Amino acid sequence: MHVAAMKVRMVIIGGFLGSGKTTLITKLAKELKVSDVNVGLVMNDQADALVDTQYSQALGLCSGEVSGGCFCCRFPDFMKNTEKLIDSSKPQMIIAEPVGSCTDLLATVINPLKTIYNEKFEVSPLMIMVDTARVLAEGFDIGTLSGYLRHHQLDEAEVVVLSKSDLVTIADMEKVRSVVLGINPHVRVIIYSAITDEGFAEVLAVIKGKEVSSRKPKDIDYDIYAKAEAELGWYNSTMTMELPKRTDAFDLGKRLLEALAKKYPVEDIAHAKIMLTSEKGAMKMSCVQGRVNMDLAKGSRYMEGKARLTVNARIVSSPDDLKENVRSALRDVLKKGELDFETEECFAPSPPKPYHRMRD
Ligand SMILES: Nc1nc2c(ncn2[C@@H]2O[C@H](COP(=O)(O)OP(=O)(O)OP(=O)(O)O)[C@@H](O)[C@H]2O)c(=O)[nH]1
Ligand SMILES: [Mg+2]
Repeated sequence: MHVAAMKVRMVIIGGFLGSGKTTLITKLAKELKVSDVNVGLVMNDQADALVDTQYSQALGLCSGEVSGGCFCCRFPDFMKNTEKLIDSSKPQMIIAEPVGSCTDLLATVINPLKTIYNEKFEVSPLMIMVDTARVLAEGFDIGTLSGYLRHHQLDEAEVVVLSKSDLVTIADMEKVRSVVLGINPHVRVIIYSAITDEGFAEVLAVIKGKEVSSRKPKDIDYDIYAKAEAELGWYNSTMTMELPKRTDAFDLGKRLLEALAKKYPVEDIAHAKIMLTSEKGAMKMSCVQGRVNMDLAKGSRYMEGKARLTVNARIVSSPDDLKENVRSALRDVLKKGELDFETEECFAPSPPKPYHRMRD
């Protein structure tokens, strides 16, 4: 007897750089794994060598990646990756994290999934994360380039997750909630913190529920969108090094990110993150708006011998300055001669050219 294949539930969680997508997605995947839901993850970036993919794999999660461009511009790659995941691990659900500077996802990712791949996928409502602490400081001013991007992301959202509630007061959270509802009056708002777990059950209920994406795309000016993306310098590198005996990896990571952050105004640092691995352990650290966080510490904090470092930085900067500043931060923290670059890329993202764009 032929049994029709079940559709895979496709969950897209977008939102600006550093808003907390990977932290939420990996938490969801761990939780779903415990309740026997088989989940695959797809990470995405404009360049190769992703901290997010290494991080999710270090957590034992099954993940693929689309690199060298966002899901919308690399839609066939996105589909190839999901197919690979489906073949290798038969997930019931795939959670995909688009690039943080990407928007117009309803027209370029969700509508194509709903029309061309309707037999294969059921697409959950578009979930967009908003860093509440950042919005308090920077707002959604469409007169600025990054404000335009964040405003559009919010405008097309079907569910908004106001993240990092642990960093703001209840009164400030309410202020942000009313700004959000002013922009997108019918959106469902979930107040969330990865630290206190506030709102996590609510997010999980949307992900596991039956509700599907049904919103129509919003207008967007691709020229402004392109300029907003191009304002960011995008730096990805991987290097190997020999660490002296008992190197304190936590201290090294913190000093590196702080040395880089020092070179820019806090609002220009969209997200800088590093992953350091050695035989002794693994560590991931992040810096958003100048705030450094330890996100993963496996094994010993003291490392030695051969280690590999991956650096991903997205900062409002010319690519040349960014590259020089990352290198100078590396020189400040690591002794000369220790670095051996395997890959290094630094550029301003080129104008988005979606593979599909379905307005209806
Ligand atoms: N205080 C606090 N920090 C958080 C929360 N969620 C995420 N973070 C931190 O914010 C930083 C960025 O989180 P990520 O999950 O990497 O953000 P992202 O949206 O995936 O970033 P990109 O992939 O660069 O776009 C990390 O250091 C997280 O630990 C939260 O709820 N509260
Ligand atoms: Mg991420």
